[in-house]
Amino acid sequence: MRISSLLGGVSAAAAATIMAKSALAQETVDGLRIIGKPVDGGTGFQPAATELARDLQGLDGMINWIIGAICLFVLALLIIVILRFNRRANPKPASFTHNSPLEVTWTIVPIIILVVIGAFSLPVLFKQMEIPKADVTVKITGYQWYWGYEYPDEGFSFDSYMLQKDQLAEAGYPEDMYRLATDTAMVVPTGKNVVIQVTGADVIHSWAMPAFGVKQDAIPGRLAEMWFKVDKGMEGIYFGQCSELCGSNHAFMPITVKAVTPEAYEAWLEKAKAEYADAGAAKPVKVASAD
Ligand SMILES: [Cu+2]
Repeated sequence: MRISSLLGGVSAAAAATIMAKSALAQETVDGLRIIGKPVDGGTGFQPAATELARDLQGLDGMINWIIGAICLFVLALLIIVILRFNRRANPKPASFTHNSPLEVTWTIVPIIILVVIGAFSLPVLFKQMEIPKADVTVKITGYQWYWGYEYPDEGFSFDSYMLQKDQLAEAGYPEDMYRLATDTAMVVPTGKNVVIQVTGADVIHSWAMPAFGVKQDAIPGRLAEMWFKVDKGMEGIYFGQCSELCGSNHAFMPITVKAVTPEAYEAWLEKAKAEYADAGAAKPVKVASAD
């Protein structure tokens, strides 16, 4: 009776989750699906939209299995020791202090485990750090408390501020996008290498996009580089947040990225050039000459 009602509850919850997921799948803004966003009660990763994100989620899964196996092994040893070597079961304990084969084993086996983990994790790390030839370059600057985006090859830049609660509906975002949605979004084409340069204007911020598997500190005076390529077919809206405590409004400088088809990107570029050209931070600096 109890089990059946419990099962009923579980299946109702599963149905609610499926319904919520299908509602999520239909959530669109400007014809773009909202893909990369946190989910209530979620404990897993956001859907991976890049190879980098797939790699690191796979690595996380693999290491979780290894950690789980080690924990179970240690737990089993503890239980054996508790049962077999307690005062009652083993009144006269052995008094030896060394066992060379055992000591060699518990040194070698962890080394092998670490080498195996390293063999899988280093290629993932190198792939993140080896910057490919850029199809699109975006320079991102962290400010207290908003993000600035510059497309140096196109000669325009714009800032991106969080939308207030009463501005969400007008911009087409649902209410639960508060503290995620911004007034302007960084736009990137899918299937292209996007190289990102990150810096900070005042204090250290961190530009993070979970669904892309990237996060980079924005440090004043330094220009860090990272890259990603959003999979074709993963056109949509992705949200991230500043991930380095940067002052009182740290929680209010979210990140919105729109990944669109290369054709839609070209169309956006034309529009953006006209819209943001005047605000351009990419204007050439005039230097006074001697003559
Ligand atoms: Cu911050």
